[in-house]
Amino acid sequence: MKKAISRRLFLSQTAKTTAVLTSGALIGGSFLSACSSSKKTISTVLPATGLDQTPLLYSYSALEPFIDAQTMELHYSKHAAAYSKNAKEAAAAENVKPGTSVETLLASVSIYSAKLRNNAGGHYNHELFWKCMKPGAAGNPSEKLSNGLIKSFGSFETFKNQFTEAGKTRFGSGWAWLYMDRDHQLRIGSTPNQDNPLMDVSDIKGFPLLGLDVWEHAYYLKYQNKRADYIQAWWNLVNWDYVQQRYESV
Ligand code: MN3
Repeated sequence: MKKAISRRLFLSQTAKTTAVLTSGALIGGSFLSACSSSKKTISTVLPATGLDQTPLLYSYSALEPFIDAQTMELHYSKHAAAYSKNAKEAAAAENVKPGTSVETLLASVSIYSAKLRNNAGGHYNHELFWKCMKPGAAGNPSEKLSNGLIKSFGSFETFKNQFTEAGKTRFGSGWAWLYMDRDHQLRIGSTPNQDNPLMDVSDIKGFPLLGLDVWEHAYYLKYQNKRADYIQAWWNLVNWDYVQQRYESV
């Protein structure tokens, strides 16, 4: 069983990672600014994502009963660990400059191999996914994000329904996203495989705020073919504070 690391340790590790990776990284508002001509003040600076897997901030069993411990253990220690390992391997083979953030890499992922696209994408998506969940989550976004969702989708319930539908209807393996597009509009969409909106090859482009893994490995042990039940349960885990932090960074 993996032990959760302390907040202090997490923060100090995050600070170190930031110090190493901030240079040249395209995170949050910087990412969107680089993609469009609009000028926007960055209110929150998010740490850049490195190629190493970071520790889970909760135990494998902490998301029960919505996501079972065995699924979490396999998902984190096998599937996600392999994306990180293979992404590092591909990055080295393709002469990616050490210290390049995953965000920067994905923004020009078209110039790299399918191995790097799939694994750097997979690594980024899972690093995001773990942080988008927490045990005993509050269930609702705070006022600022809530207002943004209502403005964009009409109501929080409509947002949830549309996001759920994006996850349910993604054929095969992939992800559902809430993201900020390059015109600073909140959007819902989905991507196949391990693609995401940061990628220059993606049909939907922008900065991901909330991501949901709808690969069968994310739910099959507990929910079998019932992806809709998994998605419905997953809403109980959404870490809205973290989504808000991402929202405020763009
Ligand atoms: Mn997965």
